[in-house]
Amino acid sequence: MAGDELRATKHFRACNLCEAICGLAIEVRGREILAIRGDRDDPFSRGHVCPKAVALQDLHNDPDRLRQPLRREDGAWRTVSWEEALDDAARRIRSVQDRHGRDAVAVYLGNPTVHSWGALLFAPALIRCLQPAATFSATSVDQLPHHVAALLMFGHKLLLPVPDIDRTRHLLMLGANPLVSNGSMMTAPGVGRRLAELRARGGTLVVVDPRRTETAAQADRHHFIRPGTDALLLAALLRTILDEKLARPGRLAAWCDGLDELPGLLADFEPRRVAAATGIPAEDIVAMARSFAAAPAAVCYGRMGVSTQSFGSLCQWLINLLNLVTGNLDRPGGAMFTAPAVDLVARTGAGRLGGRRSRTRGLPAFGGELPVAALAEEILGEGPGRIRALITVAGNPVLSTPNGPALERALESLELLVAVDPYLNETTRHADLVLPPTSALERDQYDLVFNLLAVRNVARYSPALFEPGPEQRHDWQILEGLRCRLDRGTVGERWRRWLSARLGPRRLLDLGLRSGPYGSGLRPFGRGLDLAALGRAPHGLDLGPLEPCLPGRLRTHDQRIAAAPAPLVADLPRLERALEELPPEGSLTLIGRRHLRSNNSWMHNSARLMGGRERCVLLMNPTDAARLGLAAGSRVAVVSRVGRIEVPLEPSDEVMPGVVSLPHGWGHHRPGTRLTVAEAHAGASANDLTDEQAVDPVCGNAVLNGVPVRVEAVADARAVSPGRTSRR
Ligand SMILES: Nc1nc2c(c(=O)[nH]1)N[C@H]1C(S)=C(S)[C@@H](COP(=O)(O)OP(=O)(O)OC[C@H]3O[C@@H](n4cnc5c(=O)[nH]c(N)nc54)[C@H](O)[C@@H]3O)O[C@H]1N2
Ligand SMILES: Nc1nc2c(c(=O)[nH]1)N[C@H]1C(S)=C(S)[C@@H](COP(=O)(O)OP(=O)(O)OC[C@H]3O[C@@H](n4cnc5c(=O)[nH]c(N)nc54)[C@H](O)[C@@H]3O)O[C@H]1N2
Ligand code: SF4
Ligand SMILES: [Mo]
Repeated sequence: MAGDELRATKHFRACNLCEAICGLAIEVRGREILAIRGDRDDPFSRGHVCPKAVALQDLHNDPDRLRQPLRREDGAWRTVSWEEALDDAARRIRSVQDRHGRDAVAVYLGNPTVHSWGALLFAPALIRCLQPAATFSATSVDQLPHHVAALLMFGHKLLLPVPDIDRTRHLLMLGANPLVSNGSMMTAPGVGRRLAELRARGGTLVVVDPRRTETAAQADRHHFIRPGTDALLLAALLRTILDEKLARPGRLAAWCDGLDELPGLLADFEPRRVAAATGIPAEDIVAMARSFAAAPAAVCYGRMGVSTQSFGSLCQWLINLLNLVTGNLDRPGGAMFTAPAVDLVARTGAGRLGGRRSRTRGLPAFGGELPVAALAEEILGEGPGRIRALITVAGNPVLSTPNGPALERALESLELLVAVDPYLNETTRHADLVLPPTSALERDQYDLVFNLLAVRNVARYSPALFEPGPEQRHDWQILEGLRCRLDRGTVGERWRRWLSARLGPRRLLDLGLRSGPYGSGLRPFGRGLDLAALGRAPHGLDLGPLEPCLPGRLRTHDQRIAAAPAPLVADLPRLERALEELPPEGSLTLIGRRHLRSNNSWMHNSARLMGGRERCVLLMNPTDAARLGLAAGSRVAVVSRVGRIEVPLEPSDEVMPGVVSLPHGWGHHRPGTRLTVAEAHAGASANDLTDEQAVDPVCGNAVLNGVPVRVEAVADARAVSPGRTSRR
């Protein structure tokens, strides 16, 4: 044993930190991590990693990471056993339900849920058994418009077209910065290399972004665009293509309804009219449309910048249309659908827009989930259906959702907050019970979602690197621990949920693989993919390039593509009005920014990642800084309708005039957190400024980009401690 302990071994697994799912080769001796590198033998990521991968060990070893449940007792935290914590959480949840009704308990699922397959598999059962009025998730501060467009056009929220980046000849990218984010709604590890390959094969990259991003700097063309006006640009591109008879929908035309309505619907959006609002000259728009249509294979792709804005749903619809009318949907080099080994399209509900609405503002639900922009008011608003207890799973909505300070006040007013989370952070500091899961290295992983979004069909199963201690629980065990204590379903329902818990994630995965498109079926020794076969491929399996699959894969009731879905068409008059709404002279608009060594709000506790220059700084065009008399490095106040923060100013011609850029996920100065490193790099939260009232009315997705702000000098800089939110 002792000899084994001392021998260094190599462990292969997929990184769970972002959507790129890079293969890692981790060298370990006993419980000590010696090195984390890219796995060169991973056929998909080919050795690519980013600096965050190395920080996996910091997360694992972090003394601030919670290993056992905490309960708040008389204002102080006490460590309690799992039995006690789960019993107590369940008892108090039941008590709220008994006194106020079932709909007094809500659930919020944060982003890492999607990166923890146990949580992803077992959260739905907990939610079903609670029958809460409302569930919320990070989806509505993120990719909700993609799901809306997918549902309305293709019939399933997960029929998400992925840019075939490896075969395209022309990539038109709006509001995405994959060189930093490593790709989103497009799992493509090593995007930098893939973009270099695109250009090496004679292809073109065009980036549309109010900031000349790291990705824009690699592009053939970069266009600044006034935040929030992309739908106008996209409509003008489509109109130009239709006017100039460049539309070639090809074989899919026979499967589409509504294509002939498009010229009428888009009549108002001539490039000449759109130019003023977008800030892009008409001749550039026309040229953009022509080169897109002329490319042998082209794809338009838009992400956070065009999703989390007022016209997010229109943007994602118009992007799909641009690909469709130019014949680039469902063809190599265009926007394609995956055939993942576990097919979530076959195994999950299609989704539904509307049905239920939020009780205060009447925002629509999507798939039973309400927009998180409404969470605070659903807690604070008096009346039936008021939320009195909240369970958060892998979420930090105080820093990640609009108007964080209002949400903090709401969380304080709850009768009960239970947080399934490894940290005492800005959200969980308000909890009554914190239930911390194992670290990523202590559990196995299969990427149910990111294989669905990958630019090749791939599959990889990662076993746990370390055995968790007896006092630790996986996310799924915590969720199941709550579920079995709370389930009041019928005998049949409870039996089904009990059975899936007995099977556990691994056997559920095996069943999913067997019944998937590459599966061995249910015969024990059938040929084809099952968990055992996947286990024999420690570097992951490449299942081939994406293949055309329409109309077969459509899930619309008539198996046709809806090119002009009514809920989206109904939003066009609002877009027309935006043609006339030019911003007042001298006004400023706030947009977001990501950093390679950061991951939303929760990786700022790794000292390794926190080195270098201060990141939570406001970028402003030098002409605006000069006009406002603001000096480089000075502290400025950024003020919006809902709040005010103070941050250092960095004049930069990276951002266009009239635009300021600030990263989100900062603001670690709040008392009562246990984040030693992050507190020393507190910064201020962009979501103290974002406005919970500003949403895309089609689906309630939050407007995080394009927030009207004012920027002022801070009168007495000495009175301000770094990153402090002065309104608290
Ligand atoms: N202004 C602005 N706001 C934004 C964005 C923006 O661009 N601008 N981006 C938005 C986007 S895209 C997203 S996805 C959201 C994210 O919103 P959230 O998901 O609410 O927030 P995160 O910062 O990702 O916080 C993740 C939480 O999960 C915990 N955690 C990490 N790993 C695990 C795990 O394995 N299990 C469990 N149980 N917990 C874990 C962390 O400790 C942390 O508390 O933020 C959104 N907010
Ligand atoms: N290093 C790192 N990687 C990450 C994350 C992280 O926090 N750090 N977060 C992960 C998550 S949860 C997600 S969802 C993805 C997001 O992945 P991306 O969407 O690729 O990342 P962002 O940096 O949010 O890119 C949004 C871009 O939109 C631009 N923008 C803002 N407003 C507008 C507008 O109105 N129009 C246009 N055209 N552009 C606009 C911004 O300047 C920015 O460059 O990244 C993931 N990967
Ligand atoms: S790019 Fe994403 S998946 Fe790859 S190593 Fe970095 S954080 Fe992990
Ligand atoms: Mo996200």
